[in-house]
Amino acid sequence: MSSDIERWVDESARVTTPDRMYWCDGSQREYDALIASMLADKTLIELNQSTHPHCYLHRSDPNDVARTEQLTFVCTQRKEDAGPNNNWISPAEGKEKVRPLFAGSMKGRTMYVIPYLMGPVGSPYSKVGVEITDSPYVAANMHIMSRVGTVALEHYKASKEFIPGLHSLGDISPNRRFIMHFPEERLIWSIGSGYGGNALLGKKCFALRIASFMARQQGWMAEHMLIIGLQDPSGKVTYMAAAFPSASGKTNLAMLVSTLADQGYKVWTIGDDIAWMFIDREGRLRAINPEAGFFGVAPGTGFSTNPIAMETIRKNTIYTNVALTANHEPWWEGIGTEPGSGLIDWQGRTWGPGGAKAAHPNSRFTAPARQCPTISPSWEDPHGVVISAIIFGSRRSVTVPLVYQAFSWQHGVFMGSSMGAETTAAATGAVGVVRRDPMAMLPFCGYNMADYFAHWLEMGKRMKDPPKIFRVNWFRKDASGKFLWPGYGENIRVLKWILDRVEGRGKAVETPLGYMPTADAIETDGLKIPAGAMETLTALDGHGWLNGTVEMEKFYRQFGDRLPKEIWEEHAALRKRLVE
Ligand code: OXD
Ligand code: MN
Repeated sequence: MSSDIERWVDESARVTTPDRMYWCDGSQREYDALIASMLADKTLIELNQSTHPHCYLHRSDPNDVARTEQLTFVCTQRKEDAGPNNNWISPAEGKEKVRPLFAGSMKGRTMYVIPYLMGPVGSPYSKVGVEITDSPYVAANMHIMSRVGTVALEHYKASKEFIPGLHSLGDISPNRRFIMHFPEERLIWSIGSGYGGNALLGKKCFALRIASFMARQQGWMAEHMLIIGLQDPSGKVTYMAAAFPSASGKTNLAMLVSTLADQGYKVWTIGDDIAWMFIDREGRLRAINPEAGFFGVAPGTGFSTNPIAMETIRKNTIYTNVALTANHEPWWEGIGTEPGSGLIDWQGRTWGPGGAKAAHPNSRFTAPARQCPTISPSWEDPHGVVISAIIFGSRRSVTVPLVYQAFSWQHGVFMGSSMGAETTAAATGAVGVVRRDPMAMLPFCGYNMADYFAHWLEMGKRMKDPPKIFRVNWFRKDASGKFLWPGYGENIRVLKWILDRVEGRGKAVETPLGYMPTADAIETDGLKIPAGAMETLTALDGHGWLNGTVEMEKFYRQFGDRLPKEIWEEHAALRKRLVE
């Protein structure tokens, strides 16, 4: 055992004063014991073991159901380095503020020490974290979401580097909740929340906020992206990474069931939330999924919308804040079955039709990735997969067309940087409000986003043949508020056009926004959409876009002189193309 890890663990124990300390080895026996202890103290409920073997339900505190962006801080020495996109406080002040909350916070509890590996075993791209937590729920979830125990310590022996993350439930009060990042010393402190994005420190805190900071220093990328392989009729697989804001269908896209399967198009899953991407010796961009599981949004996941996810989460899954049927099965809005009588809502109350939602809108499942029927044979390839296309998407009811392609890497970076998105239930706050969410990284970029855009531009220059960049929008609505595009499995039609473009054969027209598919370029045979929908989906709303550029300008101005001039150049060029 490393003295560095031990020293930090001892120091943390001196502050938090747990009754017991337990080092996780990652074994099945350990996982089973964690589950047994939570069943015993009733923080887990056993689900129907004949229909859902080894599946359990956890109900969180109703005040602790989503990420709390207002309580999340990036503590750099200089405020400008955290940027206007982060809440900032100096490292010294941050520690002074939060240290007293950790004092004695684990009294009466067990401290779990969780060494974990982010990324495939044996990969030069994988990294080690150690999370200390007093939550057995967090420890069990970490077992699913990362590679815990001996594998991590083995990797550490070679890399000599680990990211420490101290987590305590504290008193679960939002008044004493802080998610603190110290990227310059690569340290995470989180207190007052047991919610996944705040408490499973390998995920958003390490794999995105701290990793994005490291990635800029070291010349790689840590992105809020799913990774898929698109197989064509010849059997060739082309890999794509796609950024969407939280709760906007990333898991569905990652597990897409192709409606063009009879033509030979199929999607393989590599990851559904995070991509770490590196330039290889040949100048290509390679991606790994640092995670080992899916922490997906349950509502809207159903037998017709995502049968692959439904199969993935049938066993060995921890459900959080879903409803419970009389038959002890998990249930949520959009699952595609009737709840039957005797449904219990996410807070443990009897539910009646017409009442509030039975499952919390941000209720979740945590399931091992290896159980996914479409998991790619390459998902644990230590070398990662070569990325040929990068896709940016978000919820936009109006203005943004179904798909278009950037003219160049620089234009694509501008496209990603200016992306507007309607907010969702994955974070506390108003839902459905449009905000700028560059590359879907606004809540996750661990440094000044102006520097992040510069880093993207720089990465493009270092690649021999950078991936082609695309923008998609599955969420366009008609005047009556109905979605125009069927989405889900039909999104394969858009992916096929993207693949055609990557291979230099897809038909496109040049528009002020970028290359758009010609009227016949997206296959519509067998597609059930209202008359005129395709025209609206591919139309250019010049007026809406010009207004959009005003919003973009307001967003960019916050970054002052730090914003790369290339972004302003692209912004001006877009305005010019729109008014010409
Ligand atoms: C997530 C999120 O949980 O983005 O993946 O909130
Ligand atoms: Mn996410």
